[in-house]
Amino acid sequence: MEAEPYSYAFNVIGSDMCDVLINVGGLKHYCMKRDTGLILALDETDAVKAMRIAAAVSDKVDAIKINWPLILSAGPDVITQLSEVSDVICDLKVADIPNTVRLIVEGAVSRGASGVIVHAFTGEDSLREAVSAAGDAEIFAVTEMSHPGGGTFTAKHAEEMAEMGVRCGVAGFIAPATRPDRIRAIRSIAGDLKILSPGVGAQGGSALSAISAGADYVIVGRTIYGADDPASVASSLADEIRPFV
Ligand code: O7M
Repeated sequence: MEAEPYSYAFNVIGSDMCDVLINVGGLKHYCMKRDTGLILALDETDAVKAMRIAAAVSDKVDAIKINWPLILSAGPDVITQLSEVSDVICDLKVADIPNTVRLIVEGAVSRGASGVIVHAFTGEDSLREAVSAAGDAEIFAVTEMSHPGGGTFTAKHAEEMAEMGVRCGVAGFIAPATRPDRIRAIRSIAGDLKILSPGVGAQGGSALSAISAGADYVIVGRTIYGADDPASVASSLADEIRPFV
C-alpha cells in the first residue's frame, strides 16, 4: 500500500506526546519526538568519544544523526549501540536506483535507525522505494544543501523536490539554516511535514532564525560535539529555541 502524507501527532496531541503514531491512510509510523527541537549531528570519528558525547547529550536532543564519518570509523553496529540511548537518524544521503535504495534503507532500519536521510534528486521512483523500505521508520529527503555549493544545483530544484517528497509520503525535508528564506519556501510546500535544518553554528546559520523561518528541528554538529562541554552547549541551544518549539 502506498503511504500518504503523514498527519503528525505534534500537531494533534502536542509535541511531547509524539512517539509512535498514525498515518492518515491508516498505516502506523514512527514519529520523532519534538521536546527540544535539537538534533545532534554526531560526526565525531573517535567511537569511544562519540558514545560518551551521545550519553551526555541524549536527554537534551530529540535525536542523534549519524553520517558516514562515524559509521566508517565505528562500523554499522554503532547504529544499534546509539539507538539504546537515543533515536538515531542515519544520514546516509542515499542517492541511488530504487533497488539499491531499498537495500540501504532496510539495512539501516534493521540496525535500529528510526529515520533515514535520502537525496530527493534521484527522482520519484527512488524516493517512493525509500518510503516503502523504511516501513515504520521516517524518511527525510534533502531538498537544498546548506553549504555555498548547495546553491548551484539543489537550490534551483528544491521546491520541485519538496513537492515530489510530499507526493511520495516522506516524513520531512532537510532545508538550510544558512538560508532561512529557503526554509520558508520549503515550509510553504511541506505543510505539516517536518523540516530539519542543518548549518547552525560552524556553517554560520542561527538556530533561532532557522526555527523562526519554519524549521521544526535544527541539526547541530561541531558546535556541540566539538565543545569542551557538549551537554552545556546543547542546553544553551535548546534554551535559545525553546519559546518557538
Ligand atoms: O553543524 P555541523 O556543520 O558540524 O554539521 C552539520 C551536519 O549536517 C553534518 O553532519 C552535515 O553532513 C549535515 N548537513 C549539512 O551540513 N548540510 C546539508 O545541507 C545537509 C546536511 C544533512 O544533515 O543532510 C541530511
